[in-house]
Amino acid sequence: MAWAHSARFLVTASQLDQLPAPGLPEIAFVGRSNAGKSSAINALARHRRLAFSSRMPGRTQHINLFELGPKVAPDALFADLPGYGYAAVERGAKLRWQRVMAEYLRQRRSLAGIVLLVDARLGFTELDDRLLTLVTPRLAPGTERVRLLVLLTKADKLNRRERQAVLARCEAALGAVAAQAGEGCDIGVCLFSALSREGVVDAATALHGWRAGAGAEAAVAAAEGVGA
Ligand SMILES: Nc1nc2c(ncn2[C@@H]2O[C@H](COP(=O)(O)OP(=O)(O)O)[C@@H](O)[C@H]2O)c(=O)[nH]1
Ligand SMILES: [Mg+2]
Repeated sequence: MAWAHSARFLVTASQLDQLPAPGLPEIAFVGRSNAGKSSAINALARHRRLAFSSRMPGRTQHINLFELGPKVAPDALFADLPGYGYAAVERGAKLRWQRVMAEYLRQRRSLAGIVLLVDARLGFTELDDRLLTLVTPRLAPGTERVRLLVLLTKADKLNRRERQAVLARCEAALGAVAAQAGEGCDIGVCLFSALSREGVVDAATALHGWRAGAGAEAAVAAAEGVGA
């Protein structure tokens, strides 16, 4: 997916007022630390170390922004948010980060979509449930609607039965989220592996549809009968 491959580092922020003024649609990557977030971003962007895949989870206490699209006319940003739930992070720092992240997810005006990374062997944990509760109001249909894509990571480690089971459980949980958010919300889930690259093209295609101008393009294509 050439579009995702265009990702390049833009800026890093340790607090919200260091972020650029809201403009381009932002796609936030969130998840428990060690869920495979950095690996997923690197797989999507086809960079080996675009998002530093750390052996010391929880170390990245920053929001890292990456720019996508043509250099002269970028059309989206990836926002790599710090992973949550890493036990060894000092409590004060953890609480500060929870607040920064919650504020970002609740209020960032340019937030267009959220990619939630969940280890397929664990499914949604309590912290993921809390995150879903936090963002559900923003998933409500309307002009400011935020999309949600859940990637069940490390799918290469699951057998067929386990794959079906985790998918079914997550679909049921997301069904409840969708019922809360309201009809017309855009919530998806798929199995994903940075290792086997399963789901990489599907995920990149979904995110491509979230960038600036994607809606207008789809409308033109539909009007021309090129397919919806
Ligand atoms: N088998 C397998 N391991 C993965 C995959 N993605 C990540 N990992 C491993 O899971 C650990 C955490 O990955 P990382 O991307 O750093 O997670 P993050 O903390 O969420 O950014 C690392 O040891 C990765 O090598 C995957 O798709 N398959
Ligand atoms: Mg990471």
